[in-house]
Amino acid sequence: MERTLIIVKPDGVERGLVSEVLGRFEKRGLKLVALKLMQIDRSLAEQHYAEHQGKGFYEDLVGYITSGPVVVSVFEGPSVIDAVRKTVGATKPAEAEPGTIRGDLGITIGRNLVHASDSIESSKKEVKLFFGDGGLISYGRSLDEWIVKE
Ligand code: IDP
Ligand code: MG
Repeated sequence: MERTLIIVKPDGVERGLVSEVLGRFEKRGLKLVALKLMQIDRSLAEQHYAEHQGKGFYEDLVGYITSGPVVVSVFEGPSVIDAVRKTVGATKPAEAEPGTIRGDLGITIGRNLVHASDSIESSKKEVKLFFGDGGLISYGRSLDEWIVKE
């Protein structure tokens, strides 16, 4: 079973879109295993976005993600990393498909509403960064047999 870290970025919180964004993943049947409202500080932003250090947009990106509260979550499910990235849509909202979060709710890359892990490796790193080692809740759902079947 895969896990993915999803962040509703400060614009999503400010615009009242937390339930709209996370609700899409809930309705899809993914299991919520961690959730918190928090303010990301510069040090955490630098660790989370280490891969982008040195790029032209890096300072704007750190400024954006630290500009207000965010909602950080972990969802679990089969093939959840790719499935969630598809629901999130292309990085540039103007190019994102209708039906995706960015395609329906965003228009520019500097305010693209949501982060989602892009690989198993980065999801492990990101879950640990935001929730530590024992920060996830493990539970069974009776509905799972009606949602998950290969
Ligand atoms: P992703 O969020 O779709 O995985 P990445 O390429 O990993 O996209 O970039 C991380 C974040 O950095 C983007 O979601 C966006 O907020 C910001 N970003 C990426 N490229 C640009 C850019 O060219 N200008 C401004 N912000 C950018
Ligand atoms: Mg990325």
